[in-house]
Amino acid sequence: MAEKKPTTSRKRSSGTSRSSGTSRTSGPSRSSRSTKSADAKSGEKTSTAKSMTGETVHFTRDEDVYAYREMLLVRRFEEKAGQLYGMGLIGGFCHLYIGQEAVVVGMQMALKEGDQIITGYRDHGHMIACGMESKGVMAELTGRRSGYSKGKGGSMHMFSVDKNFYGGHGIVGAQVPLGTGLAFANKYRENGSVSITYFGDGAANQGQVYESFNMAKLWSLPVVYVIENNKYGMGTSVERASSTTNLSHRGASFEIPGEQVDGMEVHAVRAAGERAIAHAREGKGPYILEMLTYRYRGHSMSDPAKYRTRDEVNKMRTERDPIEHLRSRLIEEHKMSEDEVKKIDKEVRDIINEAAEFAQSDPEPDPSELWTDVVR
Ligand SMILES: Cc1ncc(C[n+]2csc(CCOP(=O)(O)OP(=O)(O)O)c2C)c(N)n1
Ligand SMILES: [Mg+2]
Repeated sequence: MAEKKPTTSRKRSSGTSRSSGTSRTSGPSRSSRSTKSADAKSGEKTSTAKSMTGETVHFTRDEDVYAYREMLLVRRFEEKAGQLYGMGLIGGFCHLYIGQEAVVVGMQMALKEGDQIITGYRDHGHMIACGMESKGVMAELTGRRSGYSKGKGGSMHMFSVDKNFYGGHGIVGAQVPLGTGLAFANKYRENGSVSITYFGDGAANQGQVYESFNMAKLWSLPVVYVIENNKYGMGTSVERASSTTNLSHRGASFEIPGEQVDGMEVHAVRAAGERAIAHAREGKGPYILEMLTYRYRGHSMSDPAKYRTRDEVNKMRTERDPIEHLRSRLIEEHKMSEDEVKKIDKEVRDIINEAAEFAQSDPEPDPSELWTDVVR
């Protein structure tokens, strides 16, 4: 079954040769993704939501289906990765993105072909959302030769030039100067692209973030800094780690505008993403989006998560889950039947099962590969 992806013409990475043919089909056309009332005017049925800034955001049925499917793909991928990890098939660190899906999917709907994505180690969702294939990502997790880094990088070290995905970085905050450098290159080359640089609430206290902010503003670089505030950096809450907890203000002394966004609401994320990306693309310089989100699982697979209560997690899961919320919207506002929604669920499950089977049957890299792709 085809793995449906957001943008129409992004090619599959040559780093993952897979024979079982997962051809792309396009997501909803970009022209139909306006946050304004164009969809409503055209007479097409839309669903609406209010963002934190009070604006009304419209999604067409196609857009809601697309967002639901993509978020579910990320969730099921991560659940499967967690299972394979538990079976001992994935080694090393593994940081799951479960709960935060609306952030990457909403941002992906806001960006354009050519815009780059760079993030930290909680990166599987970013890869799936930007069009990298589940099989190649899963095979990398299990250390197989068709993985995106030929089985030699693992969870935190995958890249895809074709999809403009620049990693996957294990050092907290290290991607921020790199993402700023991507923006510098965009400006230098006058290519009109924007760098979407993701980092966490914990990383937001890193010194290199502020050196980057300074340069980005000084040179008006086209970069959107997306702070994924999931409330914790490992076992430390934002309140315990940060002197100021409204992270959208962190660019204030550099005169970088910022806003807080409901990161559990894909509509709000896309609307804010469009605003921020337009600002950067128009040459006005950097913009900060603080996504208020939550991770349901521990920091990594080895985290017993004793620093928060089960009730706290359950409350977010039951009251704020971005996927369940959109599922209700598909049924209540777009009048989709349970069977139609279940069909999407099954398609997604099939893709992930196929990826998991592939990741277990694909051979490991040849030992001679130990001597390739390294600086000697
Ligand atoms: C420079 C550096 N310091 C410390 C660590 C250990 N470490 C790994 S993740 C992490 C917490 C980061 O939290 P946050 O930025 O909020 O991201 P999240 O894990 O919540 O996505 C820390 C301290 C590291 N990898 N790199
Ligand atoms: Mg965090």
